[in-house]
Amino acid sequence: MTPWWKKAVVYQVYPKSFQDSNGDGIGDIPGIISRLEYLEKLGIDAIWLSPVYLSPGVDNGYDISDYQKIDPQYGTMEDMDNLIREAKKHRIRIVMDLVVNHTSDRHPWFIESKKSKNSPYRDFYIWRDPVDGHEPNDLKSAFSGSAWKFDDKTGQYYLHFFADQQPDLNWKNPELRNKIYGMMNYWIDKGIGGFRMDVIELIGKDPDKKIRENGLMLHPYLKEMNEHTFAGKDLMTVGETWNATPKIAEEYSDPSRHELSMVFQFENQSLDQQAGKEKWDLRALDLGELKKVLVKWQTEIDFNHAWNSLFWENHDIPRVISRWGNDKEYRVQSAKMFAIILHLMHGTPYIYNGEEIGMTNCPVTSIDEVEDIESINMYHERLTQGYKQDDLIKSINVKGRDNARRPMQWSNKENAGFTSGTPWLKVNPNYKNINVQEALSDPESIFYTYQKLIKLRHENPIVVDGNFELVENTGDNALAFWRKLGDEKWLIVANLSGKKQDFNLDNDFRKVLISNYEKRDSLKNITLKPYEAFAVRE
Ligand code: TEU
Ligand code: CA
Repeated sequence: MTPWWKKAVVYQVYPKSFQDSNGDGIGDIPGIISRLEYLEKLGIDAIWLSPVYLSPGVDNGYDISDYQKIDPQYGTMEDMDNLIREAKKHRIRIVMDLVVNHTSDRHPWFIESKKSKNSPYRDFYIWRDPVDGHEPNDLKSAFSGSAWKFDDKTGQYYLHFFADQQPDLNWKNPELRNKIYGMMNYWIDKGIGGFRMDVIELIGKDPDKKIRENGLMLHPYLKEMNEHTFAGKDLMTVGETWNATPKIAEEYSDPSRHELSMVFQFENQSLDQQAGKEKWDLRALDLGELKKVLVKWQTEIDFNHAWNSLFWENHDIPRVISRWGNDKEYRVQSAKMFAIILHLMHGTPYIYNGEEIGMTNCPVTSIDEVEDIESINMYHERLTQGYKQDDLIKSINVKGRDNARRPMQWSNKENAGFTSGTPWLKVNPNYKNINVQEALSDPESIFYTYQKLIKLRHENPIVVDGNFELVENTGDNALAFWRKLGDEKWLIVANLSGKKQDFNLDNDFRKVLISNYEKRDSLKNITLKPYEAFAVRE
């Protein structure tokens, strides 16, 4: 039997930016509850909820100080229980973010761990002696600088692959692992739909050997976690795995291995950065390379023994139409094109809040307008290395995480209907034209393309299970592929570019299923319009 999460479309809610209910400028759980009706109308099956646990908020909740409490800025545990219950009424499951590679430095485990070398919690984290008065080695933090932080009290360094305030947990400690499984079961018992697992590929780390991702113990830990928590339950689990190859993705998601349902892979993320450098070192996207990566992840995974996730956006990456489409002349067309190709590929699609109305990046002119720790740390580190301020702001505008974290644009009213107070991060000024209210009132809006794609998936097994077959020789800018199941054949055609594109296929078709321009009646010697995309049934 096909599990529900193969047929599902998941919607990511970034709680801080979704809907404020009490005027403090911060989105919250009651705010999410008030928008369930909207999400049901869109048609999604599950919400991936970014962290709402107790947190000092250094990394917007990805620094957790208590896994079994709700941060007061988001509401109470009662609100959370309500959300799970109310969502169910709208046939929506709640998938929780599981951040167990690290905690906050304010988590009681770390507070205890810091106290002395003999603390019973010492070994919950990773402490090392200095080497020649320096860091144990040159491992780097994802948020700039060393991954090691010296602590005066005991004269040792602790490991943090992210902010100083996010010490890495030591998964080699069985007692720690059991505590995490207990915490997961607490959430499972509340009736959640599953977990999205933050940087899960790091838990097998071996810092002395400078191994971060894909360590030897990664898969054994996941098997153990599975056995102690979600085994035999109807839950979905998706791992965040920046360094997965198709083969590694199969290791995570082959049902016979009892690890995860699927993983997020990020291979396309490095296509617009200079080889061997960081995401800030910009390079133009080559559409041929994007196409290659898309096809690779459709064809190099054996879907009989593995599963795949599909997404363009999340809270860490820029808005896709601003990045690879055209958020000005072709905002609507390019947004629909990205939606059509993604949602008709093989795998489980994810929508990031605001993507369904074509929200765009939001440029800043100064570092004072930036909230994200990753961008801020990078900016200061690179300034000392001699980079020019303007270039750094440019990189932040293209790749910075705040782009996708702007408040959700609900209406053309003040602050886009997100808050009656002052939003924690300014609303993108384009909310006057780009907002949910506007989208709902326009039958041609991006919203309805998403709605229709979700419906197509729910009503047609071919979207879930059909084989993917690339149509060869269409050039770099055009992507065309078949989905085939039994006697049924669908063809999806897209112009990935803003330039006209010649296309020719000698196939008849019976029905246009979806398209972002006027319906075509032939595929012979046609010229695709900018970002044109459609699907037909043969
Ligand atoms: O992201 C993991 C991660 O590797 C990111 O830091 C990524 O490299 C960067 O955002 C790309 O710009 C996860 C969460 O999704 C992110 O929000 C957290 O900050 C991070 O883990 C630490 O928990
Ligand atoms: Ca609030």
